[in-house]
Amino acid sequence: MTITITAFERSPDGGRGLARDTRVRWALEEVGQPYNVRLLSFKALKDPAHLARHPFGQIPTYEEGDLVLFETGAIVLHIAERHPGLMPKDANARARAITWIFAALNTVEPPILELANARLLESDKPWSDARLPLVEDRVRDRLAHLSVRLGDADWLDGAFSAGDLLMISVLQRLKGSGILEEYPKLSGYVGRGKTRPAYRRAFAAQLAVFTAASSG
Ligand SMILES: N[C@@H](CCC(=O)N[C@@H](CS)C(=O)NCC(=O)O)C(=O)O
Repeated sequence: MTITITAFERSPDGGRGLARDTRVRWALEEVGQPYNVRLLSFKALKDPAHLARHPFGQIPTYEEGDLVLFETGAIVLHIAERHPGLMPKDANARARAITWIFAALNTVEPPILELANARLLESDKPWSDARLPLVEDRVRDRLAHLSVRLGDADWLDGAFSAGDLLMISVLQRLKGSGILEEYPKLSGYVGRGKTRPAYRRAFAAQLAVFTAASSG
Protein backbone atom coordinates (compact mmCIF):
# COMPACT_ATOMS: atom_id res chain seq x y z
CA MET A 1 0.00 0.00 0.00
CA THR A 2 1.30 3.45 -0.90
CA ILE A 3 2.50 5.58 1.98
CA THR A 4 2.18 9.38 1.72
CA ILE A 5 3.58 11.79 4.27
CA THR A 6 3.35 15.57 4.44
CA ALA A 7 6.23 18.03 4.74
CA PHE A 8 6.85 21.76 4.37
CA GLU A 9 7.04 23.05 0.81
CA ARG A 10 9.72 25.41 2.14
CA SER A 11 11.17 24.38 5.47
CA PRO A 12 11.85 27.26 7.87
CA ASP A 13 14.99 25.47 9.11
CA GLY A 14 16.74 25.96 5.75
CA GLY A 15 17.05 22.22 5.05
CA ARG A 16 18.86 21.43 8.32
CA GLY A 17 16.65 18.39 8.84
CA LEU A 18 14.96 19.68 11.99
CA ALA A 19 11.40 19.69 10.65
CA ARG A 20 9.65 16.61 11.93
CA ASP A 21 9.05 15.00 8.56
CA THR A 22 12.75 14.00 8.75
CA ARG A 23 11.95 11.64 11.66
CA VAL A 24 9.27 9.91 9.63
CA ARG A 25 11.43 9.75 6.51
CA TRP A 26 14.22 8.24 8.64
CA ALA A 27 11.90 5.58 10.09
CA LEU A 28 10.64 4.66 6.62
CA GLU A 29 14.19 4.45 5.32
CA GLU A 30 15.25 2.24 8.24
CA VAL A 31 12.52 -0.30 7.41
CA GLY A 32 12.93 0.02 3.64
CA GLN A 33 9.46 1.37 2.85
CA PRO A 34 9.09 3.72 -0.14
CA TYR A 35 6.91 6.78 0.36
CA ASN A 36 5.44 9.76 -1.41
CA VAL A 37 5.54 13.28 -0.03
CA ARG A 38 2.79 15.87 -0.24
CA LEU A 39 4.41 19.28 0.13
CA LEU A 40 2.39 21.98 1.83
CA SER A 41 2.67 25.74 2.09
CA PHE A 42 2.13 27.37 5.49
CA LYS A 43 -1.27 28.53 4.30
CA ALA A 44 -2.27 25.04 3.19
CA LEU A 45 -1.51 23.68 6.68
CA LYS A 46 -4.66 25.33 7.97
CA ASP A 47 -6.89 24.51 4.97
CA PRO A 48 -9.80 22.14 5.63
CA ALA A 49 -8.21 19.41 3.49
CA HIS A 50 -5.15 19.30 5.74
CA LEU A 51 -7.08 19.87 8.98
CA ALA A 52 -8.98 16.69 8.12
CA ARG A 53 -5.61 14.88 8.25
CA HIS A 54 -4.14 16.79 11.18
CA PRO A 55 -6.46 18.49 13.70
CA PHE A 56 -3.80 21.08 14.59
CA GLY A 57 -2.79 21.87 11.01
CA GLN A 58 0.82 20.69 11.27
CA ILE A 59 3.25 18.39 9.53
CA PRO A 60 4.01 15.54 9.39
CA THR A 61 1.04 13.31 8.65
CA TYR A 62 1.01 9.74 7.39
CA GLU A 63 -1.49 8.16 5.00
CA GLU A 64 -1.65 4.51 4.11
CA GLY A 65 -4.91 3.41 2.47
CA ASP A 66 -7.73 4.40 4.86
CA LEU A 67 -5.36 5.06 7.73
CA VAL A 68 -4.45 8.68 8.47
CA LEU A 69 -2.09 9.44 11.37
CA PHE A 70 -0.54 12.54 12.88
CA GLU A 71 2.05 13.01 15.69
CA THR A 72 5.53 11.78 14.91
CA GLY A 73 5.59 9.49 17.94
CA ALA A 74 2.45 7.67 16.78
CA ILE A 75 3.67 7.55 13.18
CA VAL A 76 7.12 6.19 14.03
CA LEU A 77 5.60 3.65 16.43
CA HIS A 78 3.17 2.52 13.73
CA ILE A 79 6.00 2.08 11.21
CA ALA A 80 8.10 0.22 13.79
CA GLU A 81 5.24 -2.13 14.66
CA ARG A 82 4.37 -2.95 11.05
CA HIS A 83 7.85 -3.52 9.64
CA PRO A 84 10.96 -5.20 11.03
CA GLY A 85 13.97 -3.06 11.82
CA LEU A 86 13.01 -0.62 14.56
CA MET A 87 11.58 -2.77 17.34
CA PRO A 88 13.13 -5.69 19.22
CA LYS A 89 11.27 -9.01 19.01
CA ASP A 90 11.29 -9.74 22.75
CA ALA A 91 8.10 -8.37 24.39
CA ASN A 92 9.86 -6.71 27.33
CA ALA A 93 12.49 -5.17 25.06
CA ARG A 94 9.68 -3.78 22.85
CA ALA A 95 8.05 -2.24 25.91
CA ARG A 96 11.37 -0.62 26.82
CA ALA A 97 11.84 0.71 23.27
CA ILE A 98 8.36 2.29 23.49
CA THR A 99 9.33 3.76 26.85
CA TRP A 100 12.27 5.50 25.15
CA ILE A 101 9.90 6.88 22.48
CA PHE A 102 7.85 8.50 25.24
CA ALA A 103 10.96 9.64 27.10
CA ALA A 104 12.27 11.35 23.95
CA LEU A 105 9.02 13.16 23.22
CA ASN A 106 7.65 13.79 26.72
CA THR A 107 10.71 14.25 28.90
CA VAL A 108 13.62 15.37 26.73
CA GLU A 109 11.99 17.32 23.89
CA PRO A 110 9.90 19.81 25.95
CA PRO A 111 12.83 21.65 27.60
CA ILE A 112 14.71 21.62 24.28
CA LEU A 113 11.73 23.23 22.53
CA GLU A 114 11.46 25.71 25.37
CA LEU A 115 15.09 26.67 24.82
CA ALA A 116 14.53 27.11 21.07
CA ASN A 117 11.54 29.35 21.78
CA ALA A 118 13.46 31.33 24.40
CA ARG A 119 16.27 31.97 21.91
CA LEU A 120 14.20 32.59 18.80
CA LEU A 121 11.06 34.26 20.05
CA GLU A 122 11.90 35.89 23.37
CA SER A 123 15.39 37.33 22.96
CA ASP A 124 14.03 40.88 22.66
CA LYS A 125 12.11 40.68 25.94
CA PRO A 126 13.50 42.61 28.94
CA TRP A 127 13.54 39.41 31.07
CA SER A 128 15.20 37.24 28.41
CA ASP A 129 18.78 37.47 29.75
CA ALA A 130 17.65 36.41 33.21
CA ARG A 131 15.48 33.54 31.99
CA LEU A 132 17.73 31.97 29.38
CA PRO A 133 20.24 30.39 31.83
CA LEU A 134 17.35 28.81 33.74
CA VAL A 135 15.96 27.27 30.56
CA GLU A 136 19.44 26.08 29.52
CA ASP A 137 19.93 24.42 32.91
CA ARG A 138 16.66 22.54 32.54
CA VAL A 139 18.02 21.10 29.29
CA ARG A 140 21.36 20.29 30.95
CA ASP A 141 19.58 18.45 33.74
CA ARG A 142 17.91 16.10 31.22
CA LEU A 143 21.09 15.64 29.20
CA ALA A 144 23.18 14.85 32.28
CA HIS A 145 20.81 12.04 33.29
CA LEU A 146 20.48 10.72 29.75
CA SER A 147 24.25 10.70 29.33
CA VAL A 148 24.70 8.65 32.51
CA ARG A 149 22.09 6.14 31.35
CA LEU A 150 23.63 5.81 27.88
CA GLY A 151 27.10 5.39 29.35
CA ASP A 152 29.46 3.85 26.82
CA ALA A 153 26.73 1.98 24.94
CA ASP A 154 26.06 2.69 21.29
CA TRP A 155 22.27 2.84 21.75
CA LEU A 156 19.88 3.25 24.67
CA ASP A 157 18.81 -0.37 25.09
CA GLY A 158 20.61 -2.96 23.01
CA ALA A 159 20.08 -2.68 19.26
CA PHE A 160 19.14 0.60 17.55
CA SER A 161 15.36 1.11 17.92
CA ALA A 162 12.58 3.60 17.25
CA GLY A 163 13.41 4.99 20.70
CA ASP A 164 16.92 5.88 19.55
CA LEU A 165 15.60 7.31 16.30
CA LEU A 166 13.35 9.73 18.17
CA MET A 167 15.84 10.52 20.94
CA ILE A 168 18.54 11.37 18.40
CA SER A 169 16.07 13.46 16.37
CA VAL A 170 15.12 15.40 19.50
CA LEU A 171 18.75 15.96 20.55
CA GLN A 172 19.54 17.28 17.09
CA ARG A 173 17.36 20.27 17.84
CA LEU A 174 20.24 21.44 20.06
CA LYS A 175 22.37 21.94 16.95
CA GLY A 176 24.27 25.18 17.18
CA SER A 177 23.43 25.76 20.88
CA GLY A 178 26.77 24.41 22.12
CA ILE A 179 24.98 22.49 24.89
CA LEU A 180 25.05 19.03 23.32
CA GLU A 181 28.85 19.27 23.04
CA GLU A 182 29.05 19.57 26.84
CA TYR A 183 28.02 15.87 26.89
CA PRO A 184 30.51 13.99 24.69
CA LYS A 185 28.70 10.66 25.10
CA LEU A 186 25.51 12.24 23.77
CA SER A 187 27.18 14.08 20.91
CA GLY A 188 28.81 10.76 19.97
CA TYR A 189 25.38 9.10 20.13
CA VAL A 190 23.86 11.71 17.83
CA GLY A 191 26.88 11.39 15.52
CA ARG A 192 26.35 7.60 15.31
CA GLY A 193 22.71 8.13 14.40
CA LYS A 194 23.60 10.60 11.67
CA THR A 195 26.02 8.20 10.02
CA ARG A 196 23.33 5.55 9.54
CA PRO A 197 22.65 5.17 5.80
CA ALA A 198 18.88 5.47 6.42
CA TYR A 199 19.38 8.80 8.18
CA ARG A 200 21.57 10.06 5.36
CA ARG A 201 18.92 9.20 2.79
CA ALA A 202 16.20 10.87 4.85
CA PHE A 203 18.31 13.99 5.36
CA ALA A 204 19.17 14.19 1.65
CA ALA A 205 15.51 13.82 0.68
CA GLN A 206 14.35 16.70 2.89
CA LEU A 207 17.30 18.85 1.78
CA ALA A 208 16.41 18.22 -1.88
CA VAL A 209 12.97 19.78 -1.24
CA PHE A 210 14.56 22.85 0.30
CA THR A 211 17.16 23.18 -2.47
CA ALA A 212 14.52 22.86 -5.20
CA ALA A 213 12.32 25.46 -3.49
CA SER A 214 15.27 27.87 -3.13
CA SER A 215 16.32 27.63 -6.75
CA GLY A 216 12.74 27.79 -8.08
N1 LIG B 1 3.87 17.03 18.39
C1 LIG B 1 3.83 17.15 16.96
C2 LIG B 1 4.44 18.49 16.60
C3 LIG B 1 4.29 18.78 15.13
C4 LIG B 1 4.90 20.13 14.78
O1 LIG B 1 5.18 21.00 15.65
N2 LIG B 1 5.12 20.36 13.47
C5 LIG B 1 5.69 21.61 13.03
C6 LIG B 1 6.80 21.34 12.02
S1 LIG B 1 8.13 20.41 12.72
C7 LIG B 1 4.61 22.40 12.28
O2 LIG B 1 3.86 21.85 11.51
N3 LIG B 1 4.58 23.71 12.52
C8 LIG B 1 3.67 24.58 11.85
C9 LIG B 1 2.52 24.95 12.71
O3 LIG B 1 2.43 24.50 13.86
O4 LIG B 1 1.68 25.72 12.21
C10 LIG B 1 4.59 15.98 16.30
O5 LIG B 1 5.49 15.45 16.94
O6 LIG B 1 4.26 15.59 15.17
